[in-house]
Amino acid sequence: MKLASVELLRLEMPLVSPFRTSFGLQTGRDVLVVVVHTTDGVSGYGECVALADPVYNEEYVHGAAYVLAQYLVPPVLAEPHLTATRVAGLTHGVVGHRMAKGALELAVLDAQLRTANLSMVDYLGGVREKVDVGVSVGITDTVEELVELVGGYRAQGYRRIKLKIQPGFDVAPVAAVRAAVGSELALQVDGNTAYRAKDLGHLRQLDAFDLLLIEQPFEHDAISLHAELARRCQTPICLDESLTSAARTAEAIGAGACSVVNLKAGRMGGYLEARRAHDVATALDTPVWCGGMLETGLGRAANLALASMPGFTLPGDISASDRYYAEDVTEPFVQVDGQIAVPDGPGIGVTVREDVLADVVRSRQLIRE
Ligand code: SMG
Ligand code: MG
Repeated sequence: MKLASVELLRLEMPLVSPFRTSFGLQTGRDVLVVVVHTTDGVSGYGECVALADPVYNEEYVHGAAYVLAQYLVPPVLAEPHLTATRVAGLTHGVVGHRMAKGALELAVLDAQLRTANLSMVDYLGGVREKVDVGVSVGITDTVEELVELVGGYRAQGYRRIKLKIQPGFDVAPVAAVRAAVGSELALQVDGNTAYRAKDLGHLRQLDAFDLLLIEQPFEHDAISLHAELARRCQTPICLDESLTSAARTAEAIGAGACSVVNLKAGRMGGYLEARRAHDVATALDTPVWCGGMLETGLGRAANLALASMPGFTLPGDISASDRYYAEDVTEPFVQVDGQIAVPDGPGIGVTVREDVLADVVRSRQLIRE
């Protein structure tokens, strides 16, 4: 396969409702999409999951677009025998920028699979036609508002809810939600690195609410602190931001810092590294679930394929399209009984709705050799 050109699209997608985490408020999504065009006329799409600002990790959309145009795309455009597995090697000289690299690799993979008429689920070795999904619910102004929101998602059929927490908004809201929903609904929490060592004792109070897991309470590099919490707490500890590669995942599991893995391909540099992390975690008997970054249908399609792999035994942060966007750039994903169907068409298995895309595209950059 040889690429003729690469396009970088910037989309402005308003969220149906604001989403607050311990690191800030998202009211819309500034999305970067990498589109590769092969010399055979096949196009492939890769959504970059970097946020507009460097607040979840160090990457941000503007920087990702720059590093792609300046450093990552040129060697990939020049490669005469391109495959997705070659992208990591071709871009290895650039340190970090995993989300940018992952988007480019995904676009190449999509084009490669569409050319071969093979679905991403089959390429990755997925084993499910539908996957269990949940909703990640943001921090609210009041506990009553949170209880109401959770009740609404539950009524829609979601069987697992993740609550965002931060110091000052944790034990009381979690207690109120657990009291309101009863013992059946699966609940978990995500601190997005907002806690410090002094909060260890405080976080242990979450043991009272029968949570599936506590996700990333401490900073990215605080592996031993997470291990300390895991020793002191009964609730399983899950890592997100800390897990930047398959090797890092194995180390964190080995260190006792992580007994459940949140797998996000972008955070690890792409779906091929995510597949390796899945394999490592599964070999170490550690359950995996698929994280989310408020993706459009393009990224969501790829996440559904990933989540169909055998080690994904917990519901993912992959909600129906209408939880995020009034109009999505692909056909919408619907949730039925807490599950979403995995696309089985060639590549990521979805088509771009050009009319919707035209409404949300803010810029296009075309790169040729
Ligand atoms: O895509 O449903 C989704 C969002 C899931 O909570 C979610 N993601 O730390 O896990 C996480 C966050 C990161 C993105 S928040 C803008
Ligand atoms: Mg998280």
